[in-house]
Amino acid sequence: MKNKYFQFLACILIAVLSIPTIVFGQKKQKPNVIFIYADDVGYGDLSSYGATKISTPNIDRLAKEGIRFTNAHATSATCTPSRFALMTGKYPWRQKGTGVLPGDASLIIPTENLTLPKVFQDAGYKTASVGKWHLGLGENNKQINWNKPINKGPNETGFDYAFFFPATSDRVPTVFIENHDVLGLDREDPIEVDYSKKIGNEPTGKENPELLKLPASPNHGHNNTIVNGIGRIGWMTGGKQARWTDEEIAHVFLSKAEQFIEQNSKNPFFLYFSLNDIHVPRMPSTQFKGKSSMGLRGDVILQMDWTVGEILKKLDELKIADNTLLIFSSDNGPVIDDGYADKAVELSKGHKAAGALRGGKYSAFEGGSRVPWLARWPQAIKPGTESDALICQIDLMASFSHFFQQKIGIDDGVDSYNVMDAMLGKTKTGRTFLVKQGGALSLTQGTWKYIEPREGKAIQELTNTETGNNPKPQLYDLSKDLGEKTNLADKYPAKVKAMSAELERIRDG
Ligand code: NG6
Ligand code: CA
Repeated sequence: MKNKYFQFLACILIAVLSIPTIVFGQKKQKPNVIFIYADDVGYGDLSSYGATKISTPNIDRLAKEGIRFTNAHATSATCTPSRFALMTGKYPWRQKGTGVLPGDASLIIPTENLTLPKVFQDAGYKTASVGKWHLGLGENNKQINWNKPINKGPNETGFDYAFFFPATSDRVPTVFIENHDVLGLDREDPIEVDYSKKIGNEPTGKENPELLKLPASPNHGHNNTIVNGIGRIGWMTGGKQARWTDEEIAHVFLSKAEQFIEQNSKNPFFLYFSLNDIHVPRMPSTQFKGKSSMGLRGDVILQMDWTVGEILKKLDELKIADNTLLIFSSDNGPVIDDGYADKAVELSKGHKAAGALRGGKYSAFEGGSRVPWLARWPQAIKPGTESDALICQIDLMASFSHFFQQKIGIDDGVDSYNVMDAMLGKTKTGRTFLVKQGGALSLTQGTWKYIEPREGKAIQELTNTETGNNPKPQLYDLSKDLGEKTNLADKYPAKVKAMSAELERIRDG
């Protein structure tokens, strides 16, 4: 009798344990997912994408052991809108106020809607956001009180754990936040932030340039409050003890990412690891200063590559590499001078940060938003796969919802498509079209790209970027002209008409 009872219990146990096997084929457990989101890394910045003046062996390992994409995209040519799309599955231009945010902006992600991390939470994952945030904090139109718990941010967006800085490393406040609280805050020295006028009496880059260890480029701003010898955008007072040291940022973020991975190595987790590298101010740890032949911009590329290597090591050490899908991508294209006199322009000679693409960060040309995308998942992706499938970061939401067999609500992820099979290299067919945003919007359909007419400067002098602005429509055949050199709009007026109408339809939809 007793024996039968135990047999019965054993049967139930086996049945319960095999549910994931039934749902996920051969896999014993749902895969961990790590999305490493680098900042401003261009299509030509990695040796696996043709760079020869710099070597990125750890990131290149992902190509060797997994898949490398040549037609993968951010939705936009700057940070905030690309991240908005990643988190919501919605084109950022559908919502007002999704441009590059100041450090004191309110949260722009609607918390009542589905988000990418919530997809994972619904599938039983533990989720974390570590690194750059830049999607705003706190209630709409309410001034943030940095000295009290900040009530809306990554946690409310769907992350169980969050360790981040609010905007960019060139914007105040230069502090880390863990979940709702500024790290290391001294209540006796409260933080105040202002983006409209100087507050307090601390030196600024404008008034005291002699105090700067990294001077600002002329006319770029970056000359307000000085923190750690670097002028920032915006003014802050207080929080002296809480302010970061730029040289430590990569290490601090890495250690928090590793901690989260360690703590969750026995259960499925989703880690959104949003690097500060290689955004300005480029101020690597001493370990990497002078290590590249390309000055500070090259040094932070090496630091970023090292960070990826450390994550790969951690997965091996914990024996979870096989069932971890690790994706590496970038939020927008490259920029060489983005505001600090770090000699990047001189020292990057001979390095094509955007590869064969035209334009870079801020541009409607491919250089603005076609980005590196590599992925490794030993249990599911064949090593050494190459793919030219059209995929976009906006698709992660629908792809993972589909993967987990979840239903998406009618108002959620409206622009996100399931491209999971393409992401895993099972097919070379991705999306059939994609709308992207520089200044102008563009529509890619197959190998054709249409850029809508837009007034404005053709070259943004500060960063020396070709914006893609043109008062006339532009049409390129990317299969023959990836560098968007020959405008075919006059030759194919019917195509221009059809694509412009289609862009309008999507915009209104
Ligand atoms: C720009 C800044 C640039 C950078 C960018 C945001 C100036 C002149 N330039 O406004 O330095 O901070 O915003 O970059 O202020 S992003 O990658 O976060 O979009
Ligand atoms: Ca960026």
